[in-house]
Amino acid sequence: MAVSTPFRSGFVSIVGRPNVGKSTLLNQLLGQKIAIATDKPQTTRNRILGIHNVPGAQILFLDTPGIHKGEGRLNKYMVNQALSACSDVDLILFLVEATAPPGAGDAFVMDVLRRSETPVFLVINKIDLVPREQLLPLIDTFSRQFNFAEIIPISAQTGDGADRLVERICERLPEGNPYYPEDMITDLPERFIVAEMVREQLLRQTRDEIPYGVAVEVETFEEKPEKNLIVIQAVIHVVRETHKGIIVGHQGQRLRAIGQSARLEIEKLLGTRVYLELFVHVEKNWTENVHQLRRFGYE
Ligand SMILES: Nc1nc2c(ncn2[C@@H]2O[C@H](COP(=O)(O)OP(=O)(O)OP(=O)(O)O)[C@@H](O)[C@H]2O)c(=O)[nH]1
Ligand SMILES: [Mg+2]
Repeated sequence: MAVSTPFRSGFVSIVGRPNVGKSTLLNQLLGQKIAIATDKPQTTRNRILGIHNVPGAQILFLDTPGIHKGEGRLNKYMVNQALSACSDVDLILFLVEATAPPGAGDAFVMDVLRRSETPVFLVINKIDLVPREQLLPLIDTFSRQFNFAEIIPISAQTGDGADRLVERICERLPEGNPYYPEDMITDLPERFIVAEMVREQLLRQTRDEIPYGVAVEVETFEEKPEKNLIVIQAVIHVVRETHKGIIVGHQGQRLRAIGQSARLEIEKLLGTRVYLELFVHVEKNWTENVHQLRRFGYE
């Protein structure tokens, strides 16, 4: 008699310091870009659900903001999002970089993880950047500090090690039915991802303090199926008049470049032509204002 293996499903949080590659890993595992990723720390601000279906299992990944000691309301919101994703999940992936020994930031995250009973995998990312022989001493140092259920080196960028990671995750998932239909990849509204893609280009194409004071709000999202077109109008909120000038650029050049790159990403996501119009608006101190934070989705 054939014995059928039961279906498995569960929640898996991806946590770690800013910039270690959490969002890149989520996109790599899903094979589709739903989370924005840049070389700037504190890119991700919300918890992002990614639904990954494999034969016999459904894995619900939660990408989270980097855990850091930031000041201010927005930073506190972000860290809260990450910390709350450490409870009520079936497994935690603690992501670190192969390029550096554990630092104070990693120690802080491990202190948080010690308080929960949830099994933790140490996922050592960016192995494409270091020689193999550097991994063993790193694994040794980390395993002295925490009792990890598994230690898995990967490159979120190249996908090296990703299959093995998914196999190990599936072994740990509880038996259960899928939570979401098989054709769903996230529960996030398209408008949210569209706003994020504009913010991604703002982060990529500006420097210094500007990225941290930027919020993007989609005001119009109008589908015109007869033209195979979606018309999108979005407002970029900045904290200072000078920031507005920098984003707009000489004769509007930078804003056009940002819009063009964002449009290409959005067209890939939505699978149709997109007309994207961007506006810049100064909203002093929004990062500290409860109402504005809520309005921009940082409840
Ligand atoms: N070489 C290399 N770079 C990587 C890898 N994974 C991520 N990166 C880069 O690391 C940077 C940060 O990636 P993100 O995915 O935005 O990192 P994150 O942990 O989500 O960052 P926050 O959202 O700010 O907490 C980006 O420039 C990525 O391209 C990797 O495996 N190898
Ligand atoms: Mg991120």
